[in-house]
Amino acid sequence: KKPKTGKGWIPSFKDYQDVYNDIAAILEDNDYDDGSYAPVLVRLGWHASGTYDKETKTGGSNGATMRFEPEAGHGANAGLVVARDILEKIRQKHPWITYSDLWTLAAVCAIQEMGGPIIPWRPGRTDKDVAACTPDGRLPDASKEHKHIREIFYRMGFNDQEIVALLGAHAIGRCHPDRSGFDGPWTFSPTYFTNSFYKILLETKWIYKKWKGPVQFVDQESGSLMMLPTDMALVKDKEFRKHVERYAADEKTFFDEFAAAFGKLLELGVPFEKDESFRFKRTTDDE
Ligand code: DDH
Repeated sequence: KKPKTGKGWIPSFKDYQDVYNDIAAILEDNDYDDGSYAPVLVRLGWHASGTYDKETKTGGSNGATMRFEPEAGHGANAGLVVARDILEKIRQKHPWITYSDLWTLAAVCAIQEMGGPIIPWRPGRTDKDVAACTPDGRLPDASKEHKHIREIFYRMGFNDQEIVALLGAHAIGRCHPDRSGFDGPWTFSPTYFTNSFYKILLETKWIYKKWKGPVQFVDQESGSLMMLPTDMALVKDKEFRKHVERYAADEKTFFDEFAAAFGKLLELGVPFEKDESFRFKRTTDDE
């Protein structure tokens, strides 16, 4: 068997599928959070990509600079070491893949394996060194509202509709007091990718959580779900709300528009050599 390294060796679809399958196989772990690493892997892919600045063309998934301090130490990235560490095991088995391709492929795998839409993904990212780390403050601050959300996402090149579609990722996962300071999941099904974030956001009576932590909202009925100030901004702002209502009413529309926006996010600033037809779209191998 030829070694998968060296000049001239080009990974095939099958090689990426093998990586995908190995990621899919380690998602479940009953001792972690709600039983799955999938949400934290999605967050890693998003935070690796969401540093992009379209003016200076810096940041973005190309580079995987969160491997280094200071980016790993940015407040917004607290807890993502969990995701980077489990992917290190996959990297050891497939040392030819770049971290930046691996992290973004892991986010795609996690979404698809949680029942979400197929996300267009293609390889071609390269890893950069510590000099390419972005300054702190490029990722959103959850204690703020619509003006801040727009500043952050317009900087990346997204519009209002795409912003609302991307935020639907809060259907999965949870906030951890020891990471962000906030506490709790957004939905009752934090390991299933659905449009429930929007439904719950619209249909629930939200009250301020009474506690010593940062300002956040809690549902009056069960007291077990949460919303961040930035999440609430999506129903307070008329333009944003329009899309919240569309996605709450129709999961197919949400899936289509989320897949397009998330695929775009993962590709911001990446100089691909391969065109879109190389895009890897499968979930798992046909068995
Ligand atoms: Fe988020 N997010 N996010 N988020 N996010 C948190 C968790 C997760 C904001 C704040 C937080 C997106 C946008 C925003 C996920 C995906 C995405 C937490 C809790 C905070 C705080 C972290 C912790 O304590 O562990 C803010 C603010 C925004 C904003 O844009 C205004 C987007 C765009 C995505 C995406 O993936 C497209 C996921 C998944 C999690 C759950 C992580 C976990 O470990 O569980």
